[in-house]
Amino acid sequence: MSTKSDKDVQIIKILSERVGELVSGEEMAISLGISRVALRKHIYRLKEKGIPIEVYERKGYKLSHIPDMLIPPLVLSQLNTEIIGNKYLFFDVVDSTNNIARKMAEEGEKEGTVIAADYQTKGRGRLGREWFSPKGKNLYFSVILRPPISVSLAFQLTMLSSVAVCRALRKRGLDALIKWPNDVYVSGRKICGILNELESKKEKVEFVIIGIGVNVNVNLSEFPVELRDRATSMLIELGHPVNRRELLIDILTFMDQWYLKFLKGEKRELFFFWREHNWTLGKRVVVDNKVEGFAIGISPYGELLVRNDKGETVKVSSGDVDITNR
Ligand code: BT5
Repeated sequence: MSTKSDKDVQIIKILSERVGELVSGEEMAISLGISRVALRKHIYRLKEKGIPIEVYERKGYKLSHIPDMLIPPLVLSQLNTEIIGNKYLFFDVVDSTNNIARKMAEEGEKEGTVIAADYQTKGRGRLGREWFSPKGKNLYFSVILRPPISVSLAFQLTMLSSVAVCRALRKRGLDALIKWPNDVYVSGRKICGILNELESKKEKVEFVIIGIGVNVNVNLSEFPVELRDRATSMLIELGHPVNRRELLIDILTFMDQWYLKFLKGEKRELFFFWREHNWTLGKRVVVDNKVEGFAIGISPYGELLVRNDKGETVKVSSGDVDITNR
């Protein structure tokens, strides 16, 4: 498990602040408080992981560029957050990052720990549905949170996560919108899904696992046929590949900012942003083929408020929304 204070992380931080420049080995060793021999060992370990560090004998080291890899030193060295990402684990392959996060949380892992993977063999959505998780293309990660709140407010964590993803996608020029309850959409298609799983004791949250999947560099032809008219990716929408590492760092940073506000009870801005960038509100919707009407708002507990044809406002706490033209 890696943390921001690991030497490998510190080394990459120093080198990445001066990308393309030769940095003296002696200077680095002194600022890290380790011997030059120890520094050299760290450098060779980082090189083995595929980080492009050039070694200049008796002079120093140079990072030629920061590669788009999700390994801990490259993510943590660029992450300036207070809670989210204090610890970070990256796996080449997992069944589901939510499963690993849950197991760790059950064993007492602190909040803020992030588990990411390059590939999921059993990525999942709500109600046991599958999450298409091809290798090396997208983002799949889970965040452990332990907010001191009651279960009824836990949906706000899904809200703040979708707002964070939405912001990161918008920063890259996409017209991303939030679809109640747990999706981010671009061009009317799903680009991100969020899975909020919680454990509670007497109505109080013990921990929440926020699992986020973002379609980043996957092509339309790579999607399973049944998803091709419903899903999209950043590559498809922008016409060029997107740096996954920078995107992950941005999402974690935005999540951290929103979460800190959330803990202080500052939620006005969260609700404002959520409403401003919403795909569901103002539309005529059908939820789970049961409730039909206009989506007019959201309650503090995250319920969708639907005004039906009798003029009544119905609160819907979960379900799948379809937009209808009727
Ligand atoms: C979700 O569920 O949208 C939550 C997805 C969460 C995935 C992340 S990845 C990291 C973490 N680890 C996990 O195992 N999961 C989380 P839901 O609202 O139930 O939507 C699932 C439905 O979305 C599926 O039934 C498909 O129709 C569709 N779908 C599956 N994969 C997709 C993809 N990659 N892109 C867009 N739509 C997809």
